[in-house]
Amino acid sequence: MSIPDAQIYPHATGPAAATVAKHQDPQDLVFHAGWFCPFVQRSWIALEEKGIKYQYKEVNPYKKEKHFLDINPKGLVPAVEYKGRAIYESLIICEFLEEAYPDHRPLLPSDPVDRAIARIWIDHITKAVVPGFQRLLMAQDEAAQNAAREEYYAALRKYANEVKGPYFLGNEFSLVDVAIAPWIIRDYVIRENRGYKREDVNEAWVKYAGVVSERDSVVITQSERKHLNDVYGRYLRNEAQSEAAKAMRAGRPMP
Ligand SMILES: N[C@@H](CCC(=O)N[C@@H](CS)C(=O)NCC(=O)O)C(=O)O
Repeated sequence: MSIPDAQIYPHATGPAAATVAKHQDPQDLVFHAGWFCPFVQRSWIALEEKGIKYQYKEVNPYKKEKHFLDINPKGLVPAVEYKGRAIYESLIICEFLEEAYPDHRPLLPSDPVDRAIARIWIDHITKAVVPGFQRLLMAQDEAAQNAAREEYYAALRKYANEVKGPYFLGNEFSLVDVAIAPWIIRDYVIRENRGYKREDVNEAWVKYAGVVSERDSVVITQSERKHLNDVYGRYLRNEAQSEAAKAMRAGRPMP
C-alpha cells in the first residue's frame, strides 16, 4: 500500500528542470534522485560544482520499487550507479566524487588538517543542524516549537561563528557549504511556519546564508516552492511517514 508521502509531484520544476533536461544522455555515472530531497541536492550540487558528466534519473523513493531497492537496499535517494556499481548516502557520494574525479574541481582542501576540520563541521551539520531543522519542522505545540527553535538557533550559531567568509572555509566553496546548503534554501518553510528568523541566529549567519543561497550550483538544483510545499505540509502537520519522520518521532537518529 502506498503511503501519503508517495504523492509527490513527479518531476523537477523551475531551474532544476532545466538542469535535469541537460543531463539525460547515458553516462558512466547515473544519478538516482528525487527533485524534492535535500540530501539529493547535496550530491547534485557536488556533481555540478565539479562539472562531472552524469545522467539524471527521477525516483520516487516512497514507492520502494524493486529496481530501486536493488540499487539502494535502504530505499533512499540519492543513489549513484557508477560503471554498473551502486553507491548511496549523500555525503558518501560527495566523498566518492572527490576520489573518483581527482582532475575535477576539488571540494575539500588539500591540507589533511584542513580536510579534517571540514569533516568536523560536516559532522556537526549531520548531528545537529539537519535533525534540528527536522525537529522544529515537526514540533506541534507552541512550547515544543519554542524549544526546538532555540535548539536550532544554538546549532546554527555554533556553526556561523566558525565561518571564515564568504564561504565556510574562506574563499573556496567546499563540501561543508554543500552539506548545509539545502537546509538554508529550505529555511523559508520554518520562517513562514515556525517563527524562525535568520536574524535571530546572528549577523554572521544572515550573511553566510545569503551568499550560499545565491551560489549558482545551489540555484540550478532548486525546484519551485509550490510543489515543495506539499512535501513540507506533511511534516508541518506531523503526518509524514518517511523514514526520517518515523525516526524523529521515535527519538532515533535520522536515516
Ligand atoms: N542519510 C541519507 C538520507 C536520505 C533520505 O532520507 N532521503 C529521503 C528523501 S529526502 C528518502 O529517500 N526517503 C524515503 C523514505 O523515507 O522512505 C542520505 O544522506 O543520503
